[in-house]
Amino acid sequence: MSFNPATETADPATLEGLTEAWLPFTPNRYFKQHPKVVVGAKGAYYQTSDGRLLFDALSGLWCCPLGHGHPKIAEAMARQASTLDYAPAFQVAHPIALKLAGRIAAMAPAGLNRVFFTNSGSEAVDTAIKLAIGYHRLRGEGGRFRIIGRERGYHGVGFGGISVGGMVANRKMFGTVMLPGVDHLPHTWAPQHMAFSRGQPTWGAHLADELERLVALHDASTIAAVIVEPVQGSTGVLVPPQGYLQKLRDICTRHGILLIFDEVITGFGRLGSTFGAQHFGVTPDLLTFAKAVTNGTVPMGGVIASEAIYDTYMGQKALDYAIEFLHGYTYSGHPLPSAVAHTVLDIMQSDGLIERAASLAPVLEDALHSLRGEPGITDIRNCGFCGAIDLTPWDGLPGRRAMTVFEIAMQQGLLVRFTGDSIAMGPPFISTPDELARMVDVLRDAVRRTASPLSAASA
Ligand code: PXG
Ligand code: PLP
Repeated sequence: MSFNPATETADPATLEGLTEAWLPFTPNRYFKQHPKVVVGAKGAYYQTSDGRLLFDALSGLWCCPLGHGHPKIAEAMARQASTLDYAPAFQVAHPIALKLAGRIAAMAPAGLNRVFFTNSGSEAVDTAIKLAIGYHRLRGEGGRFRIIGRERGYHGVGFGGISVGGMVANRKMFGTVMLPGVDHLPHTWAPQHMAFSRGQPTWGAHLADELERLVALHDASTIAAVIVEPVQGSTGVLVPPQGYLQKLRDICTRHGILLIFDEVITGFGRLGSTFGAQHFGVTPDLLTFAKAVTNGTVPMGGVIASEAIYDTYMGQKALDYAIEFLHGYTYSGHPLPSAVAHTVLDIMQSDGLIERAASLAPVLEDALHSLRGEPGITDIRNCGFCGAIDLTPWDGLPGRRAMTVFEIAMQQGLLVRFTGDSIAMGPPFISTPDELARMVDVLRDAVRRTASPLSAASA
């Protein structure tokens, strides 16, 4: 049986331009030999050009929790495009983005209530880093320039994001030109202490004390901020140990260091709470979001800042008509994503979808952990409505086993996401328990079939 599920019967017209395209975070040479194409999407499923359906196990790239093709979203887009298609982002505002800022502030933890819009998570991260450094400078502490990230963190692909990020493959080529002065906390994944934990591991809160070590090394007076994802999404759903985030918060507060939560994946319901901050009961000073805010349909991201940070910018000694923060994007607060975001939040609220994610979380947990004991599964993690499994790699072929699981799953009507030999799942909030059970059944079969190496041409 060939591996090439999406192209075996693909309409060649769907591959026009394949030669010219340079695809992001994709092995282009391999992909062009084995292209995978989807042509439509509805609800929790993608459609291939031969009409087959693929269950969308990662909600796109974590960004489509409401599923696809929602008529109210399409309607909001069309309405906005014909009412106000663009408004200059600088020196002019429009009511849709203003109202959205108020609405997002109201959903955020108390004290986080000033919203700056960007177009992506990467831009949100760069914005948050600049806000943190500028905040200290305005307070006369310009020596605080260091940003502390974390191993295995993913904060997008801007120079700020790769500097504080902790994925060596994304960093090594640009090591010479990254932000200066950055350091990293250790990640919290320690399989010998926490493999197969359900939810938050009980071991590992002490790893937050590594921040004290970095403070002792660099001195707090040089450190502007710590940035972490509450749950590390991209590197395989690494769940924070119980008490860890609170400890980071306490150490930051004690040393006047800002805490940034990068909630590009965890924001807007993924953990069964509006934000990870609320889920874990820990409030950062800056919070980044993107992805789910528009259900992935049009790009939007942003930063929610504390009132104290905003007030510091507004209180600087300058002419009262001077720009306080020299930063922004042509499309910051664009009318189209702003209108879509209102509709997405309306649907989340009226359909109780964050509550639904919370109620599906234990269903997903049980389903995923039923894979324990299958051949070569070395860890299973879950938190809120997401989870991941780790596979023993095939000898000398890192990542190839997970890629094969991905390809077999695709043949069986399931689209999962793999990085290295991990497979991550964050299904749409509209999923049913039956769909989750089927997702795990397909995965189980693929894991069994890849217990020993298969050639790329057979499964
Ligand atoms: N921060 C975090 C925590 C993210 O997860 C970004 C920043 C960057 O966002 P943009 O919008 O610039 O891509 C992300 C993005 C995956 C996957 O498979 C994760 C992301 C993107 C694509 C794939 O886990 N996270
Ligand atoms: N490059 C050039 C030449 C520009 O004029 C601009 C914006 O005006 C940018 C980059 C930044 O684009 P954006 O605001 O979409 O991030």
